[in-house]
Amino acid sequence: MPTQRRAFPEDFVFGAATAAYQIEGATTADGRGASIWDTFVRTPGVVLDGDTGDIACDHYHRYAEDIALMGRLGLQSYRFSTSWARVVPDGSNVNARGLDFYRRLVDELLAHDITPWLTLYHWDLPQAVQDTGGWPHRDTVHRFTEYALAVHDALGDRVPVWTTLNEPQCSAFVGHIAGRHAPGHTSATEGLLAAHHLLLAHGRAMRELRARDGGLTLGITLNLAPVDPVDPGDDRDRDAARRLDGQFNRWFLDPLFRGAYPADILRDLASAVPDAANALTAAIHADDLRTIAAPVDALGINYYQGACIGATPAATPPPSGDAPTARGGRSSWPLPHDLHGHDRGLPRTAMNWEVDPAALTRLLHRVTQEYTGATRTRLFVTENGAAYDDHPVTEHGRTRIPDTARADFLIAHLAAILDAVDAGVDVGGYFAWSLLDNFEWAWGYTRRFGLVHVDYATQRRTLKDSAHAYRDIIRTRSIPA
Ligand code: GBH
Repeated sequence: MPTQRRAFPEDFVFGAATAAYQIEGATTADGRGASIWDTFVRTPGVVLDGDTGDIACDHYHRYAEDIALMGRLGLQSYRFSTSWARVVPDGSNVNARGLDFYRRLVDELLAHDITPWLTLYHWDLPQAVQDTGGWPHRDTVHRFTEYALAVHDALGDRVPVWTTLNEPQCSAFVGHIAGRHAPGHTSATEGLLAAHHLLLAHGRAMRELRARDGGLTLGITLNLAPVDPVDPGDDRDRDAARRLDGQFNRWFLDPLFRGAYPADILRDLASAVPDAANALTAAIHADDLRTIAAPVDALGINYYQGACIGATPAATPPPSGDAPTARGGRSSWPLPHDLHGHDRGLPRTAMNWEVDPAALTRLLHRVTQEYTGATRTRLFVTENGAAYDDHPVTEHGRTRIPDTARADFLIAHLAAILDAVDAGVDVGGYFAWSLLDNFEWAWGYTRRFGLVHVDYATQRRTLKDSAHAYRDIIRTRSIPA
């Protein structure tokens, strides 16, 4: 008897995702300029083992081989990011050779019938733009819009889906408050200004791209997570959950979909960090929030895990998910209050992140109900995946990577998405993070998220068992029930 399977809607898109700095390498090729990540990785102690993205997966030279792998997987769409520092190395002049790489990439994707899904910014600001103030500086908004239009000049006729930013929360808060990402700063003021200018850059670029071509699908990707109080009956735990939800999710969703920053967090900021709050108020110009709230066609959601938060530390604190690098212990949030993670006894990945697919279903419902349901915005899960320690085995002279846990993770999250879809939530697609093992930021090459294994010594690619499982899911457009 055939096993029961659950089918996906006909127009549901299956893809995989990567980001420029994490896979491309070739950081000085064809006139590419330095980005803040090239600078950051050279600061002693910030990346595990002192790893850099100098070579990474050498995708810049191996993109054709990698697209052939995507073809074997049957991917319908490929989400990648363009490197601003390749396109505009000095922050102002366009580098045609940098754009040529993305022309070759997109042509090869189209030749394989794979729809390119382009992200303009996945954290790699040109160092030249950082040197004139970076995201805390308003002029960067203008620079970003010019860069977006330069990429559109080259690829506008062949790329149907454009997202502006990947996870502005990380660029702004992990980069400028926790200091664990580039540029490695630790200032609540800078974090809030960076977040505002990132959102404004999104809104401006959206407006310009929309004016050029009304047929494009435009959007942004946020990292979001349901936040639950450890004891829902405890006022202080509920308040801790409110503060984390407000700084993590609502700080970005509210301006984008309601045209206002969340009032409760603004109030908390004004009393806890008045200087930062005043700097933010001064940075918000009259029309900014209207620009930020321009309607988007696609909201990308990157989902990895939920959060269980208390006002006081757990008796047995859960393992930290932060990289054990020099600045490891600092909070990523503008509000200085303590937030404490609690364990729910769920299984954990090699990042120490909880495996919690049910929270993804709740998240999709909430975003629809509170934000996107009223507009025509479709939701896409633009990243979801897991790091596990892979152990290649040799069988009959061939290498195999038996990563059952990763395949199970994928299927469980696809099932969680189907639960939401069956209940009427409009989810248009799923992008596995990641196509390839790659440079995992502060964790260097010590954490592997790929469907495809990369042997960094030889750059050999091997499909993991999870890649085979995903190929079968795409081919049958269904998962085991
Ligand atoms: C995504 O971020 C990114 O878009 C992607 O590039 C990344 O590879 C993927 O997840 C897997 O991590 O610096 O150790 O203190 C997900 C959200 C937020 C998780 C920042 C890691 C910093 C941890 N990320 N967080 S650390």
